[in-house]
Amino acid sequence: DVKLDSHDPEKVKARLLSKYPPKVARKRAKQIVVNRVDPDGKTPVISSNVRTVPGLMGQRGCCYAGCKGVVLGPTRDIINITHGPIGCGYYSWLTRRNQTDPDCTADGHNFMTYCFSTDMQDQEIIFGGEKKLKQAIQEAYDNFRPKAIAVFSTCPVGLIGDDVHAVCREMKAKLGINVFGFSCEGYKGVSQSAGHHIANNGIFKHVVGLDDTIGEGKYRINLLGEYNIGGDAFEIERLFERCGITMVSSYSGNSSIDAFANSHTADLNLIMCHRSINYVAEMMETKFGVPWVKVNFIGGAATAKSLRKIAQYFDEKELTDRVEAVIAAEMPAVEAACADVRPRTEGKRAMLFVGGSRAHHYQELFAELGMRTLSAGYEFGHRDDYEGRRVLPDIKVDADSRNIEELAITPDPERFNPRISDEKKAELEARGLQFGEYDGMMPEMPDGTMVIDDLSQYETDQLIKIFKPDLFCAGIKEKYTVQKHGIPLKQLHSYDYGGPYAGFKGAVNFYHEIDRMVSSRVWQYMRAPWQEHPELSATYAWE
Ligand code: CFM
Ligand code: HCA
Repeated sequence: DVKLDSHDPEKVKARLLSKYPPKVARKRAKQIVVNRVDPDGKTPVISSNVRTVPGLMGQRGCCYAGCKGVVLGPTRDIINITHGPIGCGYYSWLTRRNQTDPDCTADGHNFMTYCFSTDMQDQEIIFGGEKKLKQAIQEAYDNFRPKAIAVFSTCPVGLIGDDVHAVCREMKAKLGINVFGFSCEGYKGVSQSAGHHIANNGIFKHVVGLDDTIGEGKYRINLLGEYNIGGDAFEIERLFERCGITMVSSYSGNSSIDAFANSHTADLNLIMCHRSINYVAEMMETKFGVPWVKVNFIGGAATAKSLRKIAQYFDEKELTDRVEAVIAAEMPAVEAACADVRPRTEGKRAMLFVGGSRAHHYQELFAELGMRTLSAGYEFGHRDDYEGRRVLPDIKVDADSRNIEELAITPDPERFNPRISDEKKAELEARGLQFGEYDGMMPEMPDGTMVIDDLSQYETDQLIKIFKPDLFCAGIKEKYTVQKHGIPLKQLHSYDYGGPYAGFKGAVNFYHEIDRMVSSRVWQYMRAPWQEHPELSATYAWE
């Protein structure tokens, strides 16, 4: 057994690996990395976006979850039909807490409160489910008259060979509305990430570019990779409105099919969650000439920085002044809230293991509270999410791209319109604005921090035992086992019952929530059975 020194991350790593069979340990060793940032921003290589070792309890979800649940689920007015047994539809039905505002468009369509599924039975598994799918599309159309219907494939669909795309084409011709399908069977790829890619391809192929109308607004942007969890996007939109920035489309919190169709007319794409939506940004740039910049609205300082980035891009005094005025008006409340809680949060230690971007974004908020991130990692991020896109020249080489067809996108001769000249771009770059780049999690983390990809339940238990962090951030599957160790867990997926946490008001909410969680004394009162009755300790031993 490796002797444990909780301050030596290499020893902690050796400890985490020590119980694994040699082959598993070799694989995990490449996914558990002690961070070190070189002066040029390079970090160690981390293996990621690889198949989870069977038998390890991981945090990941499936391809269908990434496509239907994550990227397209938050769109209000597309009827999303899950083609499969009922569980897949049921468990992706609003559990993510993505909010909508049905009043924000004239038709008031909001289908999110419904769960649409073909409810596949043995009959369809044996004889095929296409007939039932057609009936479901017809029934959805007859009842709701939506503008669009999308069909999402679950595992059995691929196994029995239903052709959802042929069914969608047929129903599109019959009904005269947009009907399109996704081959996002749960088993595809290695995680949700494959589903993001499939969703991006599908929405780009079937919807983006269908409406060329140039709408109103002087500064027209899309907000990509923001899903309005706990109302985050509402808070960001409030700030855009105050600044005079027009959001053409969100991808995809509270979004609508018409906004997607028109989104290629925007002047700039802002990417919040790079992992889930970078493909749409790339394709929009190639085909229509819309550039993208990375933003982060998690944290007061990050929000101010992101608003300034937008102003920098448009480079007009009117917008710059307005953005500065909004920051000046809103930051004092953020700073005051932070100063209020900081005496209680300062020096506390957190661990963050979430999806493919929040484990990075939320480190800013914790830093504002004076809290240290001891260890962090993504469930399904790729190397570019960890190491940064700038230092990885060939980011396309990963498991997703081998499994999922890249669309052959070329500039649209009629509509390609570079939104910014090369000279202007170079000038802005010289002033620090990065186009098409993303720094990633690791270059922003201190040397010696443990970065762990696709964390397992066993490793979670060990980390808690070794470090006893003050707070653990993860999802619902981790929540109760972590709390049973006496460590509070904040869900950074659904925000438990809270939010918004984005923008200035969100930062204030988050400060108060974290103060409440790390200051609570309830964990001290918790007595495990073996503490009350020492004779039970063998029964409850966890190694
Ligand atoms: Fe992007 Fe997301 Fe995330 Fe994600 Fe997700 Fe999510 Fe997440 Mo849960 S799109 S990668 S697939 S920020 S659903 S809103 S919270 S794992 S860190
Ligand atoms: C998903 C959705 C999820 C799950 C969250 C959790 C979300 O991955 O399918 O495990 O608590 O944010 O709702 O990431």
